Amino acid sequence: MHIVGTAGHVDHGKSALIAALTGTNPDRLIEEQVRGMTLDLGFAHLRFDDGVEAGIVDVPGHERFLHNMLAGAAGMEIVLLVVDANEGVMPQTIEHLQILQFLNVRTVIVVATKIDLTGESERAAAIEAIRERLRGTIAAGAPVYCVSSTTRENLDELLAALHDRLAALPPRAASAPIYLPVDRVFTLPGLGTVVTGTLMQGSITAGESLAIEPGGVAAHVRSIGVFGTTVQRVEAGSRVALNVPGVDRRQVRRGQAVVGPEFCARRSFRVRFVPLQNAVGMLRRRTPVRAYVGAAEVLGTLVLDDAAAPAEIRAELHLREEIVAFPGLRFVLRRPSPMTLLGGGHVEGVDVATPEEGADASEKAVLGVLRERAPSPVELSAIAAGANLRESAAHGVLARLMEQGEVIRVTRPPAYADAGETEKLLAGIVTTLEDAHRKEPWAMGMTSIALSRALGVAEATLVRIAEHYADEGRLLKRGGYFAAPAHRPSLTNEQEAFFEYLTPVDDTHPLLPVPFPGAAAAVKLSHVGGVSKAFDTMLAQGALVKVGDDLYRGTQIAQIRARVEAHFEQYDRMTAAQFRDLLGTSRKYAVPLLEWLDTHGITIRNGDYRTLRRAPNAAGA
Ligand SMILES: Nc1nc2c(ncn2[C@@H]2O[C@H](COP(=O)(O)OP(=O)(O)OP(=O)(O)O)[C@@H](O)[C@H]2O)c(=O)[nH]1
Ligand SMILES: [Mg+2]
Repeated sequence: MHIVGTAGHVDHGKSALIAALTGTNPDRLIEEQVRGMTLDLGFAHLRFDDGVEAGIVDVPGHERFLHNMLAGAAGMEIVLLVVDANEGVMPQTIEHLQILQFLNVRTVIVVATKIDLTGESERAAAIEAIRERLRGTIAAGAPVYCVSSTTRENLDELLAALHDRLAALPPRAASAPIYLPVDRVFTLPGLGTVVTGTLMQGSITAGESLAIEPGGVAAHVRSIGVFGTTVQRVEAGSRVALNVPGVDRRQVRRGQAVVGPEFCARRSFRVRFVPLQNAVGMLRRRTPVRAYVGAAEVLGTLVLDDAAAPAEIRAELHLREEIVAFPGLRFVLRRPSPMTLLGGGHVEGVDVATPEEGADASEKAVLGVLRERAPSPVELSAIAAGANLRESAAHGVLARLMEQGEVIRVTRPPAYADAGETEKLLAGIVTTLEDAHRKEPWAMGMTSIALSRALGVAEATLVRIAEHYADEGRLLKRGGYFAAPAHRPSLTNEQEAFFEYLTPVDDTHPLLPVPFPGAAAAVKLSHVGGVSKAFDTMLAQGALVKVGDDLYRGTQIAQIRARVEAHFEQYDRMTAAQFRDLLGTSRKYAVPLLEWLDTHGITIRNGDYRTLRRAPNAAGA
């Protein structure tokens, strides 16, 4: 379905036209009936015999109610611009067109009304005058239908034209995330809360659990009404009434939106803004504004990137309250007071996928989001929101992009990144590491903190991407250090001599360790170049092993293991006393060693006994 909207000056016959076309008087409020004037949005349903149909949104023409017109204008695709043939184009005729140019209108049909009050001879001149005044607007060159809602003159021709325009419109983005700006909320006896609006994109199924944002109100959809009929499912472009009995009526108001999980409310956005010609002089670098987004009206500030404004300005829009917005969403800005129209634009970010553009556009949109955030990995929900795709659709696009090698997936938690950008980061990491290995061949490599400083990339991002490439074997990660794949640490002769001296092996007690604190202090005091990092390397590589407060050589640990294994070739179990005798050492050394054997998966403690863990390749030193 699609939305047809009215526009035009007060009293020019918009509501009368809708009543004549559909049989429904859109002025539903008693006060409207009494005053003979539209105050708020009105709705009607147009249905042709062949199934072509439209939701109709009728707006007030009086400038005092322009905020209500704005709340309904975002959904319009076809606009009936209503001009009293006798009065001609008036200020709100133009103002409505200026507003609509920033929104989603695809077609304008000009309807010259009250033609029954116009003499035959004056009609041509009236039409000509209207055409003339519409030059330079989005209604320029639009067809003009002269009708009378009173006598029904030419209404059939207008209906036929409307039918053909409706049938020719491409469908709205039903596969996009759900976005339904709420324009009415009320309660019905026996049903509870009902919210209505134009479903701008996405589709809703009865039973679905959605959210009303801002506010994070959970909204379980019990039933869906489309112009008085209950339906199971509704697609983008429809006027929709959702029965959400669990929602307290007081929690919802015009301006909020019913959304799927992809969207949340925010207060600041990057935007592209197009000022109206006569508003350029009112713009400052920071301009207070009244923003109209969806059905919302919120005060805020427009901050221009560049005050020397070209036709389309990059800017930031900061609002006092949160609203739901996503890339491609259109908005209109007025001054807070007087409420002069300033211009309009769209929320920026990335190219937004539309169904007509198909798969390529979705891929572009997803890559756009990833590149904007590169090299940081982005989670699926954020990608979907940024690309204006449903999560399932974004997931499919990402799978294709991964297959093409354009995207990588990192884990813990799962997220995606642009492969081109992460390859660049990887190249930077490898160059930095190789440089470090040349300067300090005895070091294990670099920590993630050191790498993140060297490359100017947030540590969390660096770790996730480096770990991804470590899993692929394109980097080494050992003992908290990253290294180039070919790196094998090597000591200088001086360092080797230092460690020989640091951990002497006594021939009479070959399994005796040295105290760790003393060794560490000696390393600290030593003048041997690079010895501190070399010590870390020795420990990380198992050339030295810290057991409790003792420091062993790796070769000593290997001998101890060999003796333990030999013991288990004869016996099923081993006591602490047996172990002590096995090594010929005292209890002081035996206890920490036994614990070390347990924690390193070599032995299993069972009360006073230990048994050998028979798993193959049990982790060693
Ligand atoms: N004779 C004649 N009167 C009309 C015609 N269309 C509307 N009117 C009258 O013009 C007056 C205004 O019509 P509305 O339809 O309320 O005008 P509107 O554009 O909806 O006005 P607002 O919503 O307040 O902006 C009413 O008294 C209508 O009866 C028409 O084609 N012929
Ligand atoms: Mg009206």
